[in-house]
Amino acid sequence: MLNSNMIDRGLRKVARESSLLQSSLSYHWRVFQKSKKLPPLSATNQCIVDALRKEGAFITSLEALSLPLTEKLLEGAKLILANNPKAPAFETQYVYHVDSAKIIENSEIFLWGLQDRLLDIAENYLGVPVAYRGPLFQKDFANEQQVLTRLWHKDPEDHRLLKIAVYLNDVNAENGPFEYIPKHFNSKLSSLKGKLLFSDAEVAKHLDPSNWVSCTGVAGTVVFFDSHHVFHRGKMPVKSHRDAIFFNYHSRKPIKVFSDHWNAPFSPEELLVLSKAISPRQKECVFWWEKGAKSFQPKLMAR
Ligand SMILES: O=C(O)CCC(=O)C(=O)O
Repeated sequence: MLNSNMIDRGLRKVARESSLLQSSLSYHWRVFQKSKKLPPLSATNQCIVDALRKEGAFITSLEALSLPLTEKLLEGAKLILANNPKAPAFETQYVYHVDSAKIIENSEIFLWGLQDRLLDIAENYLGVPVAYRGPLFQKDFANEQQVLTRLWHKDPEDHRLLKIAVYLNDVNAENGPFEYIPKHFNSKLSSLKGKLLFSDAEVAKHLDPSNWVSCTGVAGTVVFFDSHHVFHRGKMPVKSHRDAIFFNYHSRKPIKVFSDHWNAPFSPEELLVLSKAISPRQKECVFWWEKGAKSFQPKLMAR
């Protein structure tokens, strides 16, 4: 016998699925409209976009990318790293995020992710106009917290997501490499749904760990990845910490945004300060919700 709870649950599921379908149709329509207007890519950048489409990730380095603002990024990062806490502030703190005031003092860190070549890659990969959510500069502590982003997950915010991870210290198997499962294994993992986070044991039941890719590398290693399409996690550091910056991009009409991410990590006022001298194209990426989407209010979701 159906009771009212079951009916409620069923109705909520239908509403969720129909809203996702609408959003997916709208996304594909926007991709189609944009397809003839994508910026051209060099062969190197095309390789990155192709790898994102095929495997969901691409590993390179700051040196290989040789972007104009890299030296300034590293100078700013060095100043910040020198003042980062040595240890967690409380027992369960697994990650420390550098606050927006420090990024504003070292604005090249924000501006690095807005360089035209990166926006070209993001626009070609996402297939639609880009929203730039800025950098998350973080220190991951080795304090045995197997939680949240250290568990396997796919980010639900948009139909495609682009993240660029830049390591600021050498990262080996013991200090928290970013790990992902190449996209072609997704069919083996299709039963991992109904919740956001999965343990090693749950994933290993469906796919042997030898197929998981561990992105170890020296400081300056860069990983482009689509956090919506590939299962990924930051492996728990066991010996020492990891310093890294994650630059984040999605479309200007995401499916939903975590309520603590909307307007974060920067407030609109902070974005104005950070964006004083940027081009019209970059402004549109930073103030993405204003342009052409006046009525757009993202769906907010709790964690
Ligand atoms: O810390 C990591 O390496 C993983 C981060 C992550 O899960 C994400 O940015 O979506």
